[in-house]
Amino acid sequence: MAETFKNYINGAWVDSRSGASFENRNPADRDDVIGTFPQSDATDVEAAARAAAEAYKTWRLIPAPKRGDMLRAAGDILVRRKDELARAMTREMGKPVFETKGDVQEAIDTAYYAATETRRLFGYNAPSELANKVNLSFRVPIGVCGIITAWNFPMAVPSWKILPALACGNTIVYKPSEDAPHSGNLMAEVLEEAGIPAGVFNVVHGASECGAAIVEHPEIRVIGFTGSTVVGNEIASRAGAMNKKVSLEMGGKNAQIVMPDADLNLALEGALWGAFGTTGQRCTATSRLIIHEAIYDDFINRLITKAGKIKIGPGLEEGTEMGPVINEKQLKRVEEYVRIGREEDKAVCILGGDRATGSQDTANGWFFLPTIFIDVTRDMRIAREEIFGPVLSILKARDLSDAIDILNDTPYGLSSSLYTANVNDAFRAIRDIEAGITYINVPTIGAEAHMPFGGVKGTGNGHREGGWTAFDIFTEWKTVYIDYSGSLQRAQIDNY
Ligand code: UN1
Repeated sequence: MAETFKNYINGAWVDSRSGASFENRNPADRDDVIGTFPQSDATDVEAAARAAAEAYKTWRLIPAPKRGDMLRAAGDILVRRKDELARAMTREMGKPVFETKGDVQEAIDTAYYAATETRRLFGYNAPSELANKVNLSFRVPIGVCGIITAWNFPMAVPSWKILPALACGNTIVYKPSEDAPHSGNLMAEVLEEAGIPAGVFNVVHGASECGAAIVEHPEIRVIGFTGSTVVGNEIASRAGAMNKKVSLEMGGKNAQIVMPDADLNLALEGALWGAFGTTGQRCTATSRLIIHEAIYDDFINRLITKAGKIKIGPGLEEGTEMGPVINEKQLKRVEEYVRIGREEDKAVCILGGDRATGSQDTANGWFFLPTIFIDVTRDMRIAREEIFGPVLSILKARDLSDAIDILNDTPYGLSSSLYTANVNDAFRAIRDIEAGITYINVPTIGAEAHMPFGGVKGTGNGHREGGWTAFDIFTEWKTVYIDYSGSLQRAQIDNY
């Protein structure tokens, strides 16, 4: 009997108003039903938004460091429950437990970081142009924030948004992905135990109808979104028309460049981890490898040998290196891209390209083999479009300038990587690569929670999560002028 999970609204666990629900299954074993979750619509969002708006009236007045104490407590609870949460996350979204533990750890780091920042929500002051007058500016909370996230980092990515938003004094309506809804409820349990008052944090489960209701709700003033560029762009136009603040983290087509002078073993390990870690299902995943022509054939041969040995299986099983793809729809999308790649005249699928059904471990889940295309050129769809699966496209470059040109030739600009021992080349690349994140001798994945995270071009809309920059998203500026001269001093009147 599948467990029945609920929404979390105003501190209570409740069904959807309509009674509708959806099912969530383990991607490594489609017979394993994790449970049913409320299929929420605008009426559920309305209840959550109302609770959040009401709670905002008092939450915003709690001294920020006191809010920080609760976030620190949330971090402690995450530490205590780390193993259990990681296993639940792996069961619902598939990546190996060593990865979901890292995911929880990122939420822990974010909680402690946000707690600390509540003592530093710095504004600034500046001299007035008039005598006996003081100019100050403060960061103030905005109100109810709508948070909509993807399933691939079910704790870390929501925590990047939720915890800074709470630290700043906002309240939240959170819609987790339908593919990782249980993790959303676990987050609610953690925050409730940490002492976050009823109504401050609300979870509504559902699909696009629920997401659209959040985006369109007039009381929800900020939208924080991680997901596809197609959905993000739609959110931006709808929410933009309502003058909402919108922070978007969307697609990537991230590349790693390998130069002949690089430590090639290191570059090889980096490419394998960047391309096939999390089954390639990260917005930061290495989906293109750009190799200098002098080492092209040799590097590919070594890569294929290693990639072919990656242990595929259920993430809950010891020794698994790569878990399943998230669901059947995504598996079909990956298959479709492999078909498209095979049809391009020059590209060759040199490894994988099929579902991994070979063993008992993989027969019942959405597994796909590590897949490598070589001789890909920059105009091909598999070089330009985000696939979000274990598919790596390899391109050849003549020199560093050519490699950077190829790297930049995509609609996206999230992460990037260069392997080289040449410090001059490294700095040139840092200057010329169009991406929010550039790694030198590090794969394209693995951003740290206290550094700005986000991308340029089709990846984002100018905001950065992570670190201090997240606090910019979740606050507005209030400027205050205090005149203690006792007389009317007129600014912007020509006194000169
Ligand atoms: C994502 O896939 O949405 O840098 C985020 C990384 C992770 C975050 C990925 N820390 O790869």
